[in-house]
Amino acid sequence: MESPTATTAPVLARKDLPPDRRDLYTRLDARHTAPLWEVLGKIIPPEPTPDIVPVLWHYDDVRPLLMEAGRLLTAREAERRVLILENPGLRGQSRVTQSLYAGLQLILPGEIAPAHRHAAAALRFIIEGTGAYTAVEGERTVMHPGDFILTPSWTYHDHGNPGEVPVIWLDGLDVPIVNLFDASFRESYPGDSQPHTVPDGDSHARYAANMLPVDWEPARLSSPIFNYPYPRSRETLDTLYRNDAIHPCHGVKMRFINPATGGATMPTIGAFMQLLPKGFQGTAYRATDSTVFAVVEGRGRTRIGDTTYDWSPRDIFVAPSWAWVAHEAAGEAVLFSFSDRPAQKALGLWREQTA
Ligand code: GTQ
Repeated sequence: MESPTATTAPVLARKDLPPDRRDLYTRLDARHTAPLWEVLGKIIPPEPTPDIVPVLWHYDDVRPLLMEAGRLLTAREAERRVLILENPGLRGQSRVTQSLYAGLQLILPGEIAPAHRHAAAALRFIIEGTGAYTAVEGERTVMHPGDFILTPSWTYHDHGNPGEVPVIWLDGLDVPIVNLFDASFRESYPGDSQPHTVPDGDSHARYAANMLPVDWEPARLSSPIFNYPYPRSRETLDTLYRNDAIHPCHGVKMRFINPATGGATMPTIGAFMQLLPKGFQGTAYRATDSTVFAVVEGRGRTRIGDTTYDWSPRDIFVAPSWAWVAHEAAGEAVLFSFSDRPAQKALGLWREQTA
């Protein structure tokens, strides 16, 4: 058998090992084996021990930096002009949570971001500006603030801004999940933008009107709906707020669905929108899906573990797995959020607890 690797096994770095153990562990290491009894509590903890930490990005702090990047390089040069929202607990890993990636993407008037596809699936949540489009498999949708848009796994997509103002959105991708499985593929489309072959609004008519084409069978695991426009989501929350009891933790909270299955919009990432009534003082809950929240409307604050984060529109914050979370709203507020909940549910792992 080959010699041990140059770096010392972490267990051998311990100063307090009795000589006979050290001797055994050295020979274990030489055979690429390791003593489970030294690491069991770490690799199988009794409850989640996330490396990520709670974090909040004030939009007013990061927007100028994104605009500065906009002066420094074009969207075409960058391929995607994005500031990664990197969790301070996982520096250098391009992750917002253990399982998900997030970024803020800017496209300036007159720019395009060239077409490509990748195994990682993406969602877009529009934060600022209008007049830009995103295209998926030949169809375009114009992006408006509050819209929730899908880019399913392995679909060609590009973005363009024929409008007058900068457009900024939040990207959420399942990159760390794809990389956990070492299953990443990516390729460029031959040429900048894919041909615009499908009439605007086609998938909305075909899949988003509580009907499906009579013989339609799903071609992929994600929802066939391309854009979940904000006015419909907002009206739903408003109507249910007037009609329904409010959940003590979540206010009025809805999940976006795949109309063909009733399941989540994508197999790995679930998305949600919730209304917190004016003066709402939520009780605490915790769940195993670390969650990224984007503030759509209103001001409030969220206690995550021991710290309280004050938020206002366009701010983004993260609640780690199994941390206690409690929301409060000053005025009526709307939060968009996304997490790996569908992946956890598919694996039988997801748990939630209320105080
Ligand atoms: O828009 O296709 O934030 O490929 C990261 C990778 C956005 C995109 C990101 C991407 C994209």
